[in-house]
Amino acid sequence: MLVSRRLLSLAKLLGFVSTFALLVHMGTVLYASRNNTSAHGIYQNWSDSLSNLGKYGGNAAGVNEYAPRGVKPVKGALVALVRNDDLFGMRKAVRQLEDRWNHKYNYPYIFLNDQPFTREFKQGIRDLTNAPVQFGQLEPGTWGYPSWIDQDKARNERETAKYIKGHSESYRFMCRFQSGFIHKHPLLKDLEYYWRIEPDVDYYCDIDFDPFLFMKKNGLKYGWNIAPSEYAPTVRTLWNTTKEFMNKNPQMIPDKNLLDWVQDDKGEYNMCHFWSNFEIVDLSLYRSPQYEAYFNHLDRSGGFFYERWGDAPIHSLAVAMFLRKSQVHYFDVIGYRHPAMAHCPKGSDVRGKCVCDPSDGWANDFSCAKRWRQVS
Ligand SMILES: Nc1nc2c(ncn2[C@@H]2O[C@H](COP(=O)(O)OP(=O)(O)OP(=O)(O)O)[C@@H](O)[C@H]2O)c(=O)[nH]1
Ligand SMILES: [Mg+2]
Repeated sequence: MLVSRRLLSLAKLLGFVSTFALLVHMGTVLYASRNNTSAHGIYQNWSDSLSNLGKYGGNAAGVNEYAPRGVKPVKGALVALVRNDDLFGMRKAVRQLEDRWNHKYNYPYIFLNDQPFTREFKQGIRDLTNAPVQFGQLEPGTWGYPSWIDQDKARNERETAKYIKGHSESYRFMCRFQSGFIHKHPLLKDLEYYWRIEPDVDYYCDIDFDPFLFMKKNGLKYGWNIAPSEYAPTVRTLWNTTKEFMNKNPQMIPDKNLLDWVQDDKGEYNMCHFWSNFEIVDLSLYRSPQYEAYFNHLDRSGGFFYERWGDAPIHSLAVAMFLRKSQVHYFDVIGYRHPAMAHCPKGSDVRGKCVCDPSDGWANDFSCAKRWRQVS
């Protein structure tokens, strides 16, 4: 009698322990799978797959986080020339950059303006980030007409131009500044690399690696994301002026270059360029004597004002003349949109941590991106 009562208590205890263990196990499974609905998840984890891409140096074991004001492995910064009126467009872009990338890295921002920044602008940006932010005004002589420009001729071009932004004087000042002076601004003095940013752009995907570090580790000088064709009426004499420069300075053009990317089989300019509203650049490129000589040659010719040369084709022609393909990187894993054109990393419209709308445009299929993949 006593034995069977003891057996009964033991059975009850065992039952209690196994029920408890089962509940703990179920709880653990439910907790572990709270983001997944199957063993592999119905969403493939974009950031994990990116982190596992050894070439980007992502860190699958946990992204390195850089302290907001701590020393960074690379002297890089996000840089924008911008107007006070662009505050809301700029806030949208900074918000996305922070959420997608910089909250982990805390690289500084530098904002430049031909006018003094308003208090609202500065506060509106500072509210969004823990990273250091600097605001600066342009140096005298870097915005406006150089002395040799015939301003009547420039006005005539503006008044008769039938191409986008053709009527704008300030747009031309902007393109000249971004081509020849931005890298010389005192706030950029200590930078090794800049990542150019603009208002109203979208960053579609998480970026779980440090593009500055990736550039540095791989000896890269120029990084791009979208490569369209330039609108020919804006650059009517740019190619001839560039050829003039090359003929005068053959010693500046290395044998291995990327000129095949910008010219067709007949040696004519094919209008291919990197869209410089996104560019990550080793600033030693723009600070080099050959870039300086090229910019001065173009500036003297007056094409910023007698036509409407953009900084994008100029940066791109410099890259084509002075760099080898191994120094230039197509950041095709960065999902990006500037009004009118977008790049969505392959496959990310249907999976992962990207929010691309395929109808926005698929720059990866543009002819200049295809040509890029073909040139060596
Ligand atoms: N401070 C200042 N910044 C300017 C001026 N014009 C353009 N910018 C900035 O220069 C960058 C390029 O100008 P955008 O007007 O965006 O030129 P875009 O990208 O060719 O043209 P959109 O299609 O209109 O974006 C942006 O960051 C602008 O905010 C100007 O007159 N003053
Ligand atoms: Mg823009």
